[in-house]
Amino acid sequence: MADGKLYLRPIGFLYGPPADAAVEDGLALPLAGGPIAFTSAVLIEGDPTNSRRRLCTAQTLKEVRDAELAAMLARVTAPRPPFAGLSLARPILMGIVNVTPDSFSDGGLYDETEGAITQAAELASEGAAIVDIGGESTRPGADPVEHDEELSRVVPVLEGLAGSPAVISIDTRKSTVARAAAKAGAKILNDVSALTYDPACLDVAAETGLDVVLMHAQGEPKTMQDNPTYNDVVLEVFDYLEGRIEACEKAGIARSRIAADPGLGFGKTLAHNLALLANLSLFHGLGVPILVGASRKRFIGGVGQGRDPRLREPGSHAAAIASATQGVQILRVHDVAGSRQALEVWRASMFGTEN
Ligand code: 9MG
Repeated sequence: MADGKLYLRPIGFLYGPPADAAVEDGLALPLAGGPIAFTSAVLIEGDPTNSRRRLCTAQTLKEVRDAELAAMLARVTAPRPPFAGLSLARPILMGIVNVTPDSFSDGGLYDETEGAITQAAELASEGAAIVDIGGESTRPGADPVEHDEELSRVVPVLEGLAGSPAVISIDTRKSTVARAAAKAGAKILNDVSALTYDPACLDVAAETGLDVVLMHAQGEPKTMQDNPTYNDVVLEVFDYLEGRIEACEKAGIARSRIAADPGLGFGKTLAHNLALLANLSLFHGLGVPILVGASRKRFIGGVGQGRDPRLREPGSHAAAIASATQGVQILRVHDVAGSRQALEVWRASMFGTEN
């Protein structure tokens, strides 16, 4: 192996019986221990400023005697344990409930406590394994919200969801809100700042046992879309998430309690978002479940001409399928029923079975 850090982007995916047979015959490897297999990979060597790529088959990868590559391969192929008690054997849905007057897609629709509880219950009944409750809009240009205001928006909703069949996630950057949410029954802390905005979130997650979603963002919501710049967005986002996973482990949060998210739309141009979507399989090298939130985001309108966020559902479903195709385990969506149908038809078509 030459100098430089290694990254591995699995490609050449197989599904269903051909995947099982190819793994059995040593011609393919399992992607994150799931039912998708990959027959080759792009081996990337270097760093975000200078990298080289070459194509390897699964067979040659297994034969290379290099400790760093072996460790990367182990992370890419290892089965993922359940996240917040949820099996990741097939993609699961995180339904979105914004208890905010100003979120980009549904802001203002569910800002009453009762409305938000009803919406969350509906998403759960439509098949959301997780419902993500947020009281601060993080759309581009949004102003931060004081923590008292955020608490007063989300805590009554969380309390009203006691006994929900879905796992409840709190979408917050604040430790006070995360702690109150854990007390009110939340099991996941979804932090778009990857526990950096308020570092006390690290201790709260360690102490309360909240599982965490670490999302990459460049900059603050208010200004993040002004001029996002990267040398290599895919490798930089990977390195950042790797560092945040390490920080969590140091703080006492086990790797099995962490999911990672490349943060589509958070300090990214259309080209950055598309590069991330096309390279999602590389993030399996983090050795944790991947979460992707493309739903109704501006870049979907950029590709598909949907100016009104609510008219971006077909594009959102396409992005969810593109993610699932690369083994992404958790999809954050507004339209749970529609996404579920799209994913079930995709899965049945690719695996050749209804189950
Ligand atoms: C809160 N929020 C808005 N967009 C998101 C995304 O893409 N991922 C995660 N984890 N949270 C998000």
